[in-house]
Amino acid sequence: MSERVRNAAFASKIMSAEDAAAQIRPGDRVGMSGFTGAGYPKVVPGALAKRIKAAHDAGQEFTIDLFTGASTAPELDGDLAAVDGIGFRTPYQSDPIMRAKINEGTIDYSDIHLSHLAQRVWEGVFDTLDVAVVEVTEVLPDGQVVPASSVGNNKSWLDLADKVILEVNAWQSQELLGMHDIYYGTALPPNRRPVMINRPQDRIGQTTYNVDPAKVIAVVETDAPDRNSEFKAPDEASIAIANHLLDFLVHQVERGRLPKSLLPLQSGVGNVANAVLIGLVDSPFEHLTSYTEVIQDGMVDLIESGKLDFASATAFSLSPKMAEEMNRRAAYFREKIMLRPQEISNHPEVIRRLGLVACNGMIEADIYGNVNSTHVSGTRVMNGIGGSGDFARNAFVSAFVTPSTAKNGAISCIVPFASHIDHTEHDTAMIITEQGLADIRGLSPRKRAAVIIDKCAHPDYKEPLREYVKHAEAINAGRMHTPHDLAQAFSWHLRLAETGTMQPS
Ligand code: 0RQ
Repeated sequence: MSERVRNAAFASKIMSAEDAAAQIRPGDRVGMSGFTGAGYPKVVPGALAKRIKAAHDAGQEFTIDLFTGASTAPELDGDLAAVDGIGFRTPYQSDPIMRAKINEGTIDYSDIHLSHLAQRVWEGVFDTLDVAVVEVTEVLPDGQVVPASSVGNNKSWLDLADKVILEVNAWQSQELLGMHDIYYGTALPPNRRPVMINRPQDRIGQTTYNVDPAKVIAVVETDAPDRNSEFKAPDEASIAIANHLLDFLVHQVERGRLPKSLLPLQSGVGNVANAVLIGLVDSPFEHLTSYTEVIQDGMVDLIESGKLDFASATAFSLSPKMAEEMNRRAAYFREKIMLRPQEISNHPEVIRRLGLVACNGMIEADIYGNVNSTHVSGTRVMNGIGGSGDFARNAFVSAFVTPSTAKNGAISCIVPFASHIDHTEHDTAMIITEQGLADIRGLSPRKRAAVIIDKCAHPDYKEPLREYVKHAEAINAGRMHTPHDLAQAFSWHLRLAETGTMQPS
């Protein structure tokens, strides 16, 4: 019997990726594993893409609807998008080929809070799920299945799909067994019960997935690494943003508003978020914990430095070097890290109870604190809202971060009116750029505008923003709670489209 498929019922289904992919039909709704480049199926999507291409070459229609945890990797989203194999995609992606097809309208994309998708699928909003394709580490002799480097929505896909295809990846460390917390207590209202996590290290579930062997139509053996990208060394802007946040946290501890160990940390994806974590290594804080969505390199560094006692997440998002290290020392790290389904890692109830310090990236914010995380110039989707909404609204302290300008200064990331709004002024507590930190909690719109422009806007854009506010305040004799000139509100984005820069001529 195979070394990693140690149960006869599962072992009898071992086959090639091509034979497995041959069982996925045109129009199927397919739930795949995968979360920021970790734990995605490595070979079945590619085999399916080849099959779809051959069907298209023969003049046949063939697309699938694709559900995942979050973004995946070029071998999944990229390959399937390149052959026009996806009709519908949810809840998050960050693949350049897929992004282009979504923006040109070839792929329907539903950008959903990551904590919401499992519930929506259980509810039947998307009809039934036909197939689950899930990467796992191992099938144990008793038929229990050991999760891999991401959990995402896998538990729901395995429960809900009519048919299951497992990819058993020998690259994943067998010592991951014990790192996961797979919760089987979710239910739809009115039968929901409290999710009893009172500390990030609280275990509420089991270490393995239950998989009905009668539903398993294929088991494919692989040995391939997760494909994650390298982090850039923090640049000047990221370091400045990290320092503003750290200064704020020190100040909050001094004022007695936060404990010395802070509150559990959540950090979004990207280089700025990673820089904040790196900055914490040399901070005065001790015994930190984290309740977050992905574990990046910076989080592992914090564990190694002795600063961070425990981290809960749904997936790894590690550089290739750190991923190898995690595999090599999984037995050590499983005492410090727990991976859970994303409906639990991002659960608003738990986030509100624990009271997190959250930090997420954004595309732009407006002078009143509305935040755009997803759409460039209000129209072209970048990635998606991901977990930012789950965390931002429910955290105790929540920051949105960005450099003050993009594209070499041609774009101001502080604008009169956000061209798309993912997080309203009511959800935003702090905005941080390399220029400074605006704490807008409890401020009226006019005060918010003043502090955001003063603290966060780039010097090139401060005066034009102040002029906009002055001009808006003069309209209708200033009788406005939130002053705007609606005819001018998007003039900066229009100027960018026409001239290639938001800079006034
Ligand atoms: O484009 O790569 O072509 O140069 O956007 O910008 O500054 O590198 O920032 O990597 O942190 O991404 C919001 C996209 C920021 C991300 C977003 C261009 C800029 C560059 C990237 P280039 P940066 P980041 C929970 C948290 C939503 C999901 C989320 C994101 C590219 O943070 O997807 O929060 N967030 N999840 O040039 C035009 C502007 C721009 C702009 C930046 N105003 N206009 N382009 N760019 N600002 C965790 C998870 O969900 C896993």
